[in-house]
Amino acid sequence: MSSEAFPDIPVIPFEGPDSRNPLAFKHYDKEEVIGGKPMKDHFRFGMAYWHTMRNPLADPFGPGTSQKPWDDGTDSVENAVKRVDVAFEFMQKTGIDFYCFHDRDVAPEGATLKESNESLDRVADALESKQKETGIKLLWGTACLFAHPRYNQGAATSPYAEVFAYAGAQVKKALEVTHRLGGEGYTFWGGREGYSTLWNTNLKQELEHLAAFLHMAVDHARKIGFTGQFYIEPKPREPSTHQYDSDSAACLNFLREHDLLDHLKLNIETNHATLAGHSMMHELEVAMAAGALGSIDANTGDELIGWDTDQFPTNIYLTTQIMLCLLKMGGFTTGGLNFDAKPRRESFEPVDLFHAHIGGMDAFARGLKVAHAIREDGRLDQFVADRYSSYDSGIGAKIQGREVGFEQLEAHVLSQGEPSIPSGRQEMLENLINEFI
Ligand code: XUL
Ligand code: CO
Repeated sequence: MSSEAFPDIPVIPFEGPDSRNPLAFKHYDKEEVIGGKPMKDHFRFGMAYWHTMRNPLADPFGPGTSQKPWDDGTDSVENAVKRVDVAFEFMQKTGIDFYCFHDRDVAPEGATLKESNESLDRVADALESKQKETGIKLLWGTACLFAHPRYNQGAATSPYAEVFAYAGAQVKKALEVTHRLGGEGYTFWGGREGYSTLWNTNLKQELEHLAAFLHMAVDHARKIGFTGQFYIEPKPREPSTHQYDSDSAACLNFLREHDLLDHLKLNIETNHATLAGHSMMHELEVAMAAGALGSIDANTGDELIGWDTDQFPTNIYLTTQIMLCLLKMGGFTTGGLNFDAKPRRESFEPVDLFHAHIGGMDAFARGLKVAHAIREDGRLDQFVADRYSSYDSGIGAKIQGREVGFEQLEAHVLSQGEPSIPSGRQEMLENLINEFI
């Protein structure tokens, strides 16, 4: 490998569960076939450029600590281009096949849109050639519509039409670059598409503007021949007090109301789910019920801190739940598991980036094995199927088929009397899951 960014770190090998080497996979064996598919195709792991390559690891109380010896600390295009080599060296060494980026993670924002676009094109040249060289692919692209001060009151939901226009121009370019790089998707996450106070906010108008914006994106994709999947990523707050895409249910309602459900799926992030007061499994199930689970931002939060800590997922119970959902869905098509996660501020050395990703990948490998075993065992699925079996015949089948109304239900109850129902058996099922973990 030509780059020198991680000279002491080899391509991470699979050494199996008995290995004590921190720079080895214990469970993630890329080509191992589970349920008819190699592990790598179940996961389609992605590296988040903004965290792994750019996050300085600052927190609200102190500056960044992250050591990035390859980075000269400037906002130059040359530095941005050099970073591309590092990103691909990192992905090759960890065996990550996809990446995701915001326009402003990969290339600097200039004084004008024209300047920004030219920088982005120059970095895209480098990304394109590295993709060709390595076979690594772009899972999705996005535009950063939340960092620049112009977006401090929103982008598509800004009260100022000039800002809406700027955001549209920026997304146009980000979409074109995503298309040029063969991106399999394009994500909208509206960090500032919400409000800080309702006293100054016309909520209805802002929602209509957001819908108009997304329709413009869909139209432009059609125009340039981009056939990748659009995603919207729910998050309830932070930085906004309230974000309009607050959770899966709110996103689905918004998409349906504005005729966008055929064009966007959801990109569900664990830490956003818990910030919304839901479990990740809840958010996934809600999205799946609408046939709209597209992709996953794989991370986890610290429930004691209570903000978006974007930690690497290491909890096997969590990865098992996620993989059970994905197996039930039949796996990803365009989406993947993007590690939207960063090491802690205390973990500032380059090798910590490796430990973090290895840990996440191993946690998902174990989650997959456990989830697959639970499905093969069949008792969980059978329990659920049995629990609803009264809808398979008799009055249940008529309800399911919408063949009866309240009058028939009344007649049924008058003839049958009080129903007798079995236990929900939560504890038994929790024990069953633990048999496999
Ligand atoms: C922020 C977040 C974003 C999106 C992409 O909480 O998750 O990084 O994933 O804009
Ligand atoms: Co995210």
